[in-house]
Amino acid sequence: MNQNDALEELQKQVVRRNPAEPEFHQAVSEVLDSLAPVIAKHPEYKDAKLLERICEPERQIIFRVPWVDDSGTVQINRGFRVEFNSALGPYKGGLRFHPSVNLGVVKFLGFEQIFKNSLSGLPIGGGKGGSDFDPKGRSDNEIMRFCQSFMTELYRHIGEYTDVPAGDIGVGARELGFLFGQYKRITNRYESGVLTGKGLGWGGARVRKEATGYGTVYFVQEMLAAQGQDLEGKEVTVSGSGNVAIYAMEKVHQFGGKVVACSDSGGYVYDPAGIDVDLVRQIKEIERGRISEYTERRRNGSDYAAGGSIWNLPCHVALPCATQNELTGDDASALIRSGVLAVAEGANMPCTPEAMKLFRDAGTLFGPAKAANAGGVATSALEMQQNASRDSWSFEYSEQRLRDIMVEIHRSCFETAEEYGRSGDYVFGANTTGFSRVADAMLAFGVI
Ligand code: NDP
Ligand code: 2IT
Repeated sequence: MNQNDALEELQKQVVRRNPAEPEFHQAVSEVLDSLAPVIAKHPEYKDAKLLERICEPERQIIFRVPWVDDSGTVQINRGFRVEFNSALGPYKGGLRFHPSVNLGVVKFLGFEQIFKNSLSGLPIGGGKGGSDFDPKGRSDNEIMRFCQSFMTELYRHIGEYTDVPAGDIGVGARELGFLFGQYKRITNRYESGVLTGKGLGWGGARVRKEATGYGTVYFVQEMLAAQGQDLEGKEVTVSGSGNVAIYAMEKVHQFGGKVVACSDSGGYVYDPAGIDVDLVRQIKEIERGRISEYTERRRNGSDYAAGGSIWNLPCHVALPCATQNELTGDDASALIRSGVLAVAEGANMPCTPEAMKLFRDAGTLFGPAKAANAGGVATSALEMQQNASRDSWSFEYSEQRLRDIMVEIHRSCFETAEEYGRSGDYVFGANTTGFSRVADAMLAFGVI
């Protein structure tokens, strides 16, 4: 069987063995599509069935999360932790609390995390977890009871050297506080390195909160710089208005770009004068409100559209920072028509395969999630480093480390693409570089 047939057969096998998990199938397909050249160069990967092994999680945990809401009603949610690959270090990846979470979603995220974490160059394996719990409209006490129940099962599976969760959609410093408190209570260990994204007063690292958004924008700067351009004066659209989106917007403005639109799951705001990031932070991060409140409070003639696609607005740079498959083929066509220069994925898998193909065919600079949003997990690894040495670094030093890491990720993706004659193809560069490091470690360990 030739390389391409073998990869196609493996893709079919993944679909057969993991029914009804379309997001997982999509994530696997995107990686396998890149790997024929590297497998051809390294027959030892094929002989060791590395690809087959990498598509099978090392461990998948599914558990009941019972809790009592404020009205005294018992609620049952489902908890997940998929420990996908520990070749390069302890499983590492966030927890997502959102009603759309199911096993397939957690597996797609965990699979992506393997290659992203490898690309970071830091000693972390790949994992992901979460729950179908919907935090929207829940009181702090309800969030606390849910988190305590979730950790009452999760604690036995995690640890500084085993598996280190962090935040993702619906999980930030508040949730991590409740989770860490319960872990500490059950285990009687102040084991700071068991979770990252912690508050600054109890073991958290400076710049972790900003890291994913900042890192995405550093990656964009590197892609533009390779073409002799930069962000100065560019108009930028950012979807979402959560953790990743807010700090991506802040960094775009620091680089002299202008963010003209952002969104949440209800709709988007267009502000031609430039999005007021402090106002977005106040509404979304502090008050946990809706982005629809922005126009009324901004009072400068900005517009709010309920529904519709934010990608119909013209921009030079598009940063999807909300959720998977939020940018479709139609959206990509609209962006290309309006002359978009660069797209970088702050969210995980936000562009559909059709959108990615359109960007590739149009020659749009495209930074895939594994590379472009790796700054968050990389800074989590720096948090683990600080926890292990009981140290705490300054903002400036931490940001410099993040920047260096993003520059290096860009360089390795860019150079790998060049080496294989795929100049400018960051998707190929990211998948191939991320995969090779994991594959070499797995080879060294034998068949396990
Ligand atoms: P947050 O919960 O802070 O924010 C999520 C944002 O996306 C909100 O504006 C939310 O709107 C919007 N959103 C969520 N789901 C949907 C949906 N189904 N349709 C439309 N909008 C939606 O999450 P993060 O900012 O942390 O995460 C955003 C993305 O970035 C995710 O893909 C995540 O996996 C990825 N990521 C996060 C990292 C991190 O460090 N946090 C690291 C790397 C990637 P609303 O408020 O209406 O729900
Ligand atoms: O998708 C991601 O990389 C994250 N949600 C961050 C994971 C982490 O462990 O910091």
